[in-house]
Amino acid sequence: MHRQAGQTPDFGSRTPPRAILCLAACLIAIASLSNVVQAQAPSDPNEIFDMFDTNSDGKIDRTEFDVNKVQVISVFDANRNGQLERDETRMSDEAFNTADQDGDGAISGYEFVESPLGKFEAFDSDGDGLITREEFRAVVEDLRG
Ligand SMILES: [Ca+2]
Ligand SMILES: [Ca+2]
Ligand SMILES: [Ca+2]
Repeated sequence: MHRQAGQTPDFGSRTPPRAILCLAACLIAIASLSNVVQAQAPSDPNEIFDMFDTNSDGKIDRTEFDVNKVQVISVFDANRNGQLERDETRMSDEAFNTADQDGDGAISGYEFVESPLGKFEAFDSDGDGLITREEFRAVVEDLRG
């Protein structure tokens, strides 16, 4: 097959590889983007609160808490090993050691769920079934010591 200058290029045999390259580039871009997000876990209690408050009504109900807590762990898990190390949590030594039940220097998913961090009641100070921004902030600040 001979192609002459000025003719419409024949993409038949060329487009698929380019499309795959583009797709690969897009996936890499998405991966790096999520790396950036991972590296920037929020330090402001309000930002963490917003991650839980899915419907943005200014309160976290039990469902929002349970659904989002796993997601929140992964945001703080900067090295993505499925556990939260001390430097990833910004927690005080006392709070961290309480959560790290087996004392291996990391809070596993199980330890997280079992600790006050993973318990709705620990955040809902007045027990009305909703966590307000103030209740949330108070607990987070307490954890940081
Ligand atoms: Ca980790
Ligand atoms: Ca542990
Ligand atoms: Ca409450």
